[in-house]
Amino acid sequence: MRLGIIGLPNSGKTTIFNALTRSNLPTGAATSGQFEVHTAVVPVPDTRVDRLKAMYNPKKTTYTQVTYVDIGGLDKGIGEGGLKGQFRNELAQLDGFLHVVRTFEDPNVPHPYDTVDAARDVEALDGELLLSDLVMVESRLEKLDAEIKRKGRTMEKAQLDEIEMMKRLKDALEASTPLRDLGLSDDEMKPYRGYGFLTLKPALIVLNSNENTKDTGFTYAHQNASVVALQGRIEAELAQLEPDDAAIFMEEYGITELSASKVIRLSYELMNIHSFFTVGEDEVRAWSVRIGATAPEAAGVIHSDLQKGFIRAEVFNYDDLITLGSEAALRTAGKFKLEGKEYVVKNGDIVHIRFNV
Ligand SMILES: Nc1nc2c(ncn2[C@@H]2O[C@H](COP(=O)(O)OP(=O)(O)OP(=O)(O)O)[C@@H](O)[C@H]2O)c(=O)[nH]1
Ligand SMILES: [Mg+2]
Repeated sequence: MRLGIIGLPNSGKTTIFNALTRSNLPTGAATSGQFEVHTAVVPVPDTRVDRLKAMYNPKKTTYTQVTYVDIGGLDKGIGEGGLKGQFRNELAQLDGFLHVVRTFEDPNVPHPYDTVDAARDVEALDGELLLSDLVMVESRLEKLDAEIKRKGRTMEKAQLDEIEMMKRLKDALEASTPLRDLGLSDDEMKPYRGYGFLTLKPALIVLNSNENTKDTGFTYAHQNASVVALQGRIEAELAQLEPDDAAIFMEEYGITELSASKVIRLSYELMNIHSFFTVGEDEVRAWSVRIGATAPEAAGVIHSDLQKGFIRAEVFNYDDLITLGSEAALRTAGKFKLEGKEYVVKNGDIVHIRFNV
């Protein structure tokens, strides 16, 4: 999973990147106006993994991971004629966005439009993403149009289908509807995945707040999107401290829980993936798989050999394990199952793959 942190200049992208990844990149108009990318890999906090670790006492414990990419240089007006090469490429490869919006008041930090207005700022950048997708769709339609003129009735079905789809997408984009709102299925969009449509990607709006932030009443009514608030600067400072010092600091500021872990979790949940686990003496490990994936597909996440040679999956669920207390009790209760190729993996499944290569 690769999540891009985007936002207007000076909105606090790098500050939030530091908070989420415990990095210490310089902030403060560091990247304004230029394309710059920083990357860090972060384990996704999961109390279930902690609990499994306590039960199995493994040599090693591994959480699933998310990669955050701090992307500087995106601004209103940049997408005229379409986002350019490197920029569009970087954005197209992402699985989703953390869209940072400034809601903190601070006279010492200049705002590109002078005032703090979350709705206006979100729209400004969303407008760029919509435009970039529209340019992509229009260029596809132009190419296909030229093909029609050349080939006429010998045009392939796939191309005719694409024309239909691109027209549909064009209508939506022209009405400022992000493509994720169309409710298109993975199957429908599969042939066009390579285009990397930006407004199709899930988005978590992160309101970068501070103690002076008033309730903005900001809402974002789109599919595959949600909104969370975070005190960027304080959390970035906390992320630099040792846990004990952080605790003292948090008490001083009246913070009971860090939002950074909440944001990591929310951004993970938004990606239409969920976790399954493998357990044993050697390792307790969480893995990510697409929601709706079958057992062989999940096996493939662990190793391609396990998918190729898949025979069966031994499966029980984390919740049942906690309720019943042990694997033995699970067996007695009939909650320990042997599943075949069609089995759809559930959130929190603990699997052991039987395979043969
Ligand atoms: N008061 C206050 N200042 C903040 C907060 N978050 C970020 N800032 C300040 O805002 C300025 C911009 O923060 P950055 O994290 O560099 O913003 P950015 O979006 O990465 O900026 P560019 O990469 O230059 O576009 C810095 O001076 C930060 O210290 C906050 O919660 N409160
Ligand atoms: Mg920055």
